[in-house]
Amino acid sequence: MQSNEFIRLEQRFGAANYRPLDVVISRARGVWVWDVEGNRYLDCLAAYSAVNQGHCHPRIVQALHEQADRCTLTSRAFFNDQLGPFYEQLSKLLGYEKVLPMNTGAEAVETAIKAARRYGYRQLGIADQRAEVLVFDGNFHGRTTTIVGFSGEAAYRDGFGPFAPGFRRLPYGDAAAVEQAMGQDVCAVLVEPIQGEAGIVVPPEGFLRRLRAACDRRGALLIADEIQSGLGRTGRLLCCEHEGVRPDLVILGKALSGGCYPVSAVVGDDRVLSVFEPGSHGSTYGGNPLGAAVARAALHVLVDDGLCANSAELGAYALQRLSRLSSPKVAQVRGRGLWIGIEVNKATGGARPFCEELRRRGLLCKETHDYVIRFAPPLCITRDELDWALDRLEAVLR
Ligand code: IF1
Repeated sequence: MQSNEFIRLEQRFGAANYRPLDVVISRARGVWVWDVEGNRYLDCLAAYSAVNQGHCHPRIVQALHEQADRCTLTSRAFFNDQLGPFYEQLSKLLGYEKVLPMNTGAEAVETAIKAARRYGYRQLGIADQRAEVLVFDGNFHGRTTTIVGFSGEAAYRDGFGPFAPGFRRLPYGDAAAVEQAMGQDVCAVLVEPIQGEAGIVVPPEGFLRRLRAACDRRGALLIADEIQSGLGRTGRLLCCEHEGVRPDLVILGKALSGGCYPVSAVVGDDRVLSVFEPGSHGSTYGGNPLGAAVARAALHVLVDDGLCANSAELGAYALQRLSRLSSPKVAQVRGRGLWIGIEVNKATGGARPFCEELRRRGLLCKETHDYVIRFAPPLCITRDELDWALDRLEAVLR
């Protein structure tokens, strides 16, 4: 079958909850993907930062194959021989005492919200049913009804109510607003250290430090959603490290399993995660041995392949080159590490046509919120591959 036949199949039998670019990928390796006709593209989306390690990394695929032949799912009614080693590896890598494994990012966000509320009632003395979580305009934390309930995006929430109470949305980057809102019912602040879907929005320097201080004064939890910003994407293991901030809970997903199997996790110290006693939370697949084996390999690759340093070095180079673009089409270039948002001027008609022209030139980028081109290749990209991509980006944006 040809690409157009695969597209027609998806359109005929699939719900229309996405509007993909017209490319049908059949093979992927490293930063490259190939369509059904054999055309090669450099993937500058990296599955929204789920394949930081590169597509089909041999070491991760090997772990998947080997574990799949041994044992895939035991349920948490029993122990398994992959979960403990995964816990230890992740706990020591991030410097936290405990890990709670889930599958999707949204599930891990929900888990963190449950932990924060219980912590609020049991440790902060918040009156029952009164716990409040502070969130931010432009947030994206997943697609469950609880999460979209505190989104500001009509497209994400229209028609999905009624929504859960207990969330208050504030301007992103406005630490003073948080300091003022930090009342007796606030149990936590949930923040993306850099906002992804909003268009790679970098907050003012010191924003995270002021959130940390405001939470400390109240005893509330600082929860960092590092599902997209974490695991090397911004040039550090966690984006919060750029400000020297240690969140109380870190939410991970996507690259935690290198694009080979859904694995997410909430990482924190015992004083917080001990709110969960046996039977109080869980998931059929959460902590399964196949996912744990894949995540162990994905974390080894992240460290052994030096992906954080590569992201920092080549990201700085890419940001510098793109920032030198003095084109009337470009409104702003922003980002950190290999996570760059190119905001195009309103007069250009939007980012989508640029993404379609880039696809024709062999580059796969995805627009977000109409005017931002996301540039986020796998962190294993080489300097030559990056130059190949930047040449094409500059040609289209000039
Ligand atoms: C889609 C973008 C959207 C996330 C952060 C939690 C989650 C995500 C910071 C939930 C997921 C994905 C979801 C996917 C497209 C992509 C995305 F932000 F990356 F660009 F939608 F906004 N926190 N982001 O980025 O994780 O449950 O998906 O595993 O829903 O279209 P998930």
